[in-house]
Amino acid sequence: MMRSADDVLLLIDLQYDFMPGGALAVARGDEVVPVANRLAQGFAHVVLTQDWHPAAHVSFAANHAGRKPFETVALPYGEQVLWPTHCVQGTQGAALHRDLDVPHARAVIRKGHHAEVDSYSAFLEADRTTPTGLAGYLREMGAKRVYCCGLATDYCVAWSALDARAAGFETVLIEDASRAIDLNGSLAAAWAQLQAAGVTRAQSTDVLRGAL
Ligand code: VGL
Ligand code: ZN
Repeated sequence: MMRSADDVLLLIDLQYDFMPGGALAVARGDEVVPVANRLAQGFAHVVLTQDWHPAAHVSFAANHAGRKPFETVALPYGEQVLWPTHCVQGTQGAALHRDLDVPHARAVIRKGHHAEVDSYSAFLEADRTTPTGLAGYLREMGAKRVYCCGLATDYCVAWSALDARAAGFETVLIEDASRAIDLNGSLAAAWAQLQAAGVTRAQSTDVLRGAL
C-alpha cells in the first residue's frame, strides 16, 4: 500500500555509531533497519536524518576536562548530557547503515553541526530556537502527518516527534521501528511527554496495513 502524499516517514539517525559496536551503541539498534526498509516501501515521501557533529562538539565528554560520558553539564541553553565522541562529520561512524535501502529518500537533514549547540531534534536545535529548516521544507511539500522512528527512541526520535507536533503536524512514533538508550529513566519520561503532547504511539504492523 502506498500512503497519501501528505504522509512523511522520518527515519532518524540510522548510523553506525548508534548500532551495536558503535561509539554510542543503542542496544539492538540494528534490528530497526529492516523494519525501516519495510515501512519506507509504503511511503512516497521519506526523509532521513544524520547526527553530524564537528570533532570539537560541546556534547562530547572528551571536550570537557575531567568529565566522563553520561555525566551532565550546565550549558547556556540548559542541561546537556555528555556523550562519547560519536557521529563526527565524514567518519564511518556517522555513515548511514549499509543495509538501509531507501533509494527514494528525498532529503537528508544533518543536525548537531554547530559546535556549541547539540541537536537531538530534527527540527530545532537544543537552544530551542535555531531551526534546521525541516519544518519549512515539510510545509512547503504539503506534509500533514509525520511518522517518526529510528534511534534513539528517548532522545532524537522523541525530541523530533515532539517538535513535529509543536510545528503543527499530526505525529506518530513507531515504537518497534525504534530502540532506546534509556539513561536514568529517560524512556519512561519521553513516553509521558509524547503522550501529553498528543503524539500517537504505533507499531509498524499497524502503519504497514494502513490502520494508522
Ligand atoms: C542521539 C545522543 C546524542 C540520538 C544523538 O540519535 O538519539 N543521542 N546524539
Ligand atoms: Zn549526537
